[in-house]
Amino acid sequence: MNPKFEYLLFSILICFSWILNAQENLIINTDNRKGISLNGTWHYIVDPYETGFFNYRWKERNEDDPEAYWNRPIVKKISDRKEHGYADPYTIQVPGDWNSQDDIFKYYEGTVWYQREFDAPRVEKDETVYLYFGAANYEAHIYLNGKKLGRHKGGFTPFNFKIPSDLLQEKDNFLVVKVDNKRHADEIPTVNTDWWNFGGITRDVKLLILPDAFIRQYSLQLEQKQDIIAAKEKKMFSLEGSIILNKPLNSSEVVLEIPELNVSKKFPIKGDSLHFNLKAKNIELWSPENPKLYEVVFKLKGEKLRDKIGFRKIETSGKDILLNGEKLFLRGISIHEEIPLEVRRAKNRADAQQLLGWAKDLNANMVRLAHYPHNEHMTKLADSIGMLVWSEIPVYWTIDFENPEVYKKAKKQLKEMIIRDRNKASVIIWSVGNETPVSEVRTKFMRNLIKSAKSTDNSRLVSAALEVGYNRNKNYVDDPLGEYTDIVSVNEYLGWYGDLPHAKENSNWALAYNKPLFFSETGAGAKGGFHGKKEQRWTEEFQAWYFEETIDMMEGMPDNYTGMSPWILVDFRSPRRNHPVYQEGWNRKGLIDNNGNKKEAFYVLQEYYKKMKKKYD
Ligand code: GCB
Repeated sequence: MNPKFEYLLFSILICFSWILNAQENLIINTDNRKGISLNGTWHYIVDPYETGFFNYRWKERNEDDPEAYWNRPIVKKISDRKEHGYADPYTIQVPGDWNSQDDIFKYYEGTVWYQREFDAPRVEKDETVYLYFGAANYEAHIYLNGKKLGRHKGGFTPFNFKIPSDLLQEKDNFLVVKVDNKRHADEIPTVNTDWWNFGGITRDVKLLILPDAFIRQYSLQLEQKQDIIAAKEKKMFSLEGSIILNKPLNSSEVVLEIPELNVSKKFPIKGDSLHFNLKAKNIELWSPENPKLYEVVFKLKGEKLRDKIGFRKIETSGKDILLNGEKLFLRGISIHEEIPLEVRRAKNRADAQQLLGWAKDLNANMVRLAHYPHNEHMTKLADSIGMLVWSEIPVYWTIDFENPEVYKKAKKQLKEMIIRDRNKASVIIWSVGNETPVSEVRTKFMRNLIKSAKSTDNSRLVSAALEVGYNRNKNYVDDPLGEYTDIVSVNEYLGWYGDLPHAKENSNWALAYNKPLFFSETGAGAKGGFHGKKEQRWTEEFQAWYFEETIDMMEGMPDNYTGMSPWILVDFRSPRRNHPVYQEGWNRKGLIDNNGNKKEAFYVLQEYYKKMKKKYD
């Protein structure tokens, strides 16, 4: 090819891939990069009328407006008028929802301004500073020294911004974040959910100090198309991966090392992305019984980026789910990202240890992280203790499926969730939503999300929690979306909503698809410590009875039954649950109550899971 033409083609390709990737500017594996935590004490202003954002004519304030809350409130002389400011005692902890930090926030939905100062970190020549947020619910606008860095929508996924070097001062950088958790009909989730709308900067915040050229994202996993049984026999495995840089390079190389597997490979890179394949011998595959993680190092221009990655293959074959080629039964439990004892969002490793520790105690091998992506401490811990994970985006109930803008928002959250966690072996299922009402437009919307999930990551299963009873009798699962999901997952509450628990009458289950059937929810409410006859609702006895009957029903399932994740591990806050005696703002379907006490039903499920564990071991 003519060298001039080749160069032109190369430049066009670089430009094109740059545009394609520009929206995916997320930096992953931030814990293993050079950085400084901005967690800790921040100042706040509660601003229900958004006075700091709009002027009195309801126009967005100009960037240099001294009354804008992103600008430092300076008073030069005593006669100066100033009607806002950041000062003690108006302080708040980051990370953390605001609702649990002061009574004034308990039911608050609206704007809160967060502010803190920081000194510029020491940077080497060619290094750039980025500002990273684990999550802020729901919409965040970020300002540094009076300049807007950007904004992000979506309450449960990470985002980051590059800080221009001429904006960073040596001392006292003035960082302001406007967080607004108002619910809207055209957002994800929409106005109607069954969980508390905890607001604030709910996850870790940090400065990342990164070289001029760095690996922004990567994936590394077993090649999906290989026959895993044959690979296990030969002890020879194929791996595949990808790398996305922060900027295109004319020509360079990336080195991948997995020391324990004697892997050390160089890949030339031209442009800003790379796909690669390689072979590795004697891999100990990751599983809940043996959560083996390998140290992996990526090197680019002398910079090292470390990770710990497990290798495993998850797939379906007809009615079965296979992990590393072996039949898998999911002993699951659903979890909200909440610590009920402190009535707050979970946010750190200790919280993850508490929640996943309870799940282990239940003999679970899987958790459904409902109904939105949980913080990364959860998936990291799941990787290291061997807990399988279902991870979901909050496409919940009555999303505005007709609206293409809403679809874009769902797709963006889906991508952010996948990109953050696609190297976690524990995550085996991406869920594109929960209990969405059947219609043509909804099925198209959800189907497109499934396609998008598959094109971003081909190494996991995709599902969605469906409802039972569409079309024919109540135990026939034929939601048209089932045609497109890898696993058909349904939520069922027979005996809680409606009738009383009677397993035998509910045992006529059938599925319209030759696919694994999974019960993504089942459960009943009980107030911890309230005892009585089993027929009396809200008693622990009722809930235990419900679980006994449900387990009985599961025993009579067709042979594509592959497990369940009952609703739910622990009682959680919900504005929909207003019984003045039994609920008081809590959804009481927890197997553990809000004081951390196990209810009788916990032991019923624990016993069943013990039995199923033996059966599949
Ligand atoms: C469901 C929803 C879940 C609710 C649960 C309940 O089907 O998926 O978000 O909290 O039922 O308690 O009714």
